[in-house]
Amino acid sequence: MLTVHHLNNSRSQRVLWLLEELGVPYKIVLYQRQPDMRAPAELRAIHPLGKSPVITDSDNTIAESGAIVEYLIDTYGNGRLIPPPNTPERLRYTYWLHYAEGSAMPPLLLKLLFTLMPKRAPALLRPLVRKISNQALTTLVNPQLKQHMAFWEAELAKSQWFAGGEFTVADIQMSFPLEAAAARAGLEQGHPKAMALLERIHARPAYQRALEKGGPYAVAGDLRATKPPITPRAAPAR
Ligand SMILES: N[C@@H](CCC(=O)N[C@@H](CS)C(=O)NCC(=O)O)C(=O)O
Repeated sequence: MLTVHHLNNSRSQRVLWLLEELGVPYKIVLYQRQPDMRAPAELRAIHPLGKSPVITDSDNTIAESGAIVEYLIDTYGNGRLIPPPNTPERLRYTYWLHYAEGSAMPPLLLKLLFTLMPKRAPALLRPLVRKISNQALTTLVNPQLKQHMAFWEAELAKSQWFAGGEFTVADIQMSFPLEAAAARAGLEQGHPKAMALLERIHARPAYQRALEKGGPYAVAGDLRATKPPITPRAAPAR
């Protein structure tokens, strides 16, 4: 049976969500983050990098969320959640699928690292580390994030979903940068269309089912203290 090696509170949530959207049966092997937020060493037995998500299906072991969602949509999608080939929507779809991890996540990760660095530095060095971190955030990271978030907002003014008028796997892939930006980069300030997209995806029954299976989810990691995790909603009254 298809197995998702799921690290709690991680990108792997997107894979569970896609499987729920497609109605593909799967089982979860759960890994818990260590106190330092790293994955436990057992995950390296599945894939040498020991990162989540990883899936195994028949003889295939597949890592990297973009590769996983492409495999799932090719193998089990039957044309669902992907625009038809040779259309402008398909080109946009491919762009966002790769952009999510290739371009959007690096500055969001830098934001997390430079925010955490002073907190984790030895007390004596903390003022210096804070100064360096703040400088990197102000001059390098925050301006880039501002540019990315403005880009999402402008694109979502053209169409309701990232690839066009229909919900696709590109929206699933982009959900993680959007959630991370909402948790740690101030997306809620001045990006109503991106925030509305997040609301729409959080309301999807398949997203809710995936949350129930994957457990509470707060992309911001150590920032959990300031942002409550997303937990499943009660089913809407019929
Ligand atoms: N670009 C990779 C990133 C994988 C990744 O960094 N996963 C994180 C979880 S969100 C992880 O496994 N972190 C634990 C660790 O690095 O030990 C993907 O999209 O699959």
